[in-house]
Amino acid sequence: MKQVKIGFDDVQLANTVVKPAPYTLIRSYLTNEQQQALIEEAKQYPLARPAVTVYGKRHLIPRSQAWFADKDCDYLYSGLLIKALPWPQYAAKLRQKLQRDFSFVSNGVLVNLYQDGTESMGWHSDDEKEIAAGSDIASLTLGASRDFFIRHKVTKEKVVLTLNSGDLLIMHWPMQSNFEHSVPKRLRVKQPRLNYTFRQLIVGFHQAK
Ligand SMILES: O=C(O)CCC(=O)C(=O)O
Repeated sequence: MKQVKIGFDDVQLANTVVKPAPYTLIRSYLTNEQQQALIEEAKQYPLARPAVTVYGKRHLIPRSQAWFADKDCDYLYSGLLIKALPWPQYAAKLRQKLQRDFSFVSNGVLVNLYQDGTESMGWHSDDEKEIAAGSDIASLTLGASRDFFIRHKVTKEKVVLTLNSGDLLIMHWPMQSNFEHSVPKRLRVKQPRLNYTFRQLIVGFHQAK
C-alpha cells in the first residue's frame, strides 16, 4: 500500500495564508481480488439516475447512483432526499476495512457509476448539513481511471489527480469548507468507473423534521 500525501503549497492571499487541501491519497489500497468482488456486487446495485433542478431547469444527473446507509441516515443530496438502502455485503466489508485501517467511521456510502467519459460530476463540496461536523470523507475508485479536480473556493488554485482503480482518497476535515471538487468529462475514456464515497451523517437528521 503506497501512501502519498500531496497538496497545494501555502498560498498567500492578502494577509491570509491559505492552507493546502488536506487530503491523503493511497494508491492501490485494494487488491485486484477485492476490487473484482466490489465490481461484481455493483452489477446488482439499484443504481438510479434522478432528475435535479438547477437554475429552475430539470435535468437527469450525468451518472447513476445509490445510497447505502444505516437506519435513519437518509441523505439530501443535490436537492434530492435519497432513502437509505441496506448495506450490500462487500460495500459493508470495505466500510469495516476503512474503520480498521484508519479508524475511519462512516454510516453511509454514495456509489456513483460513470458509464464512460461522457459522464461526470460538476464542482461541489460535500458540505450538506447532515454531514457530521469534523468528519472526513473517504473516496474509493474502481474501473476506469479518471481525473479528479480540487480547487480552492477563493483563490481558484487547482490540483489535478488521476484516480486509478483501487486508489483511496481521504478528504480530511475541513477540506469541504474551503475547497470544491469535480470529475470532468473525458471523452477518450470508454470504460465505466465506480466511485464509493463513505460519509458520516448525523443519525436521524431528516427523520427529526
Ligand atoms: O467520483 C468521484 O470521484 C467523486 C464523487 C463525489 O464527488 C461525490 O460523490 O460527491
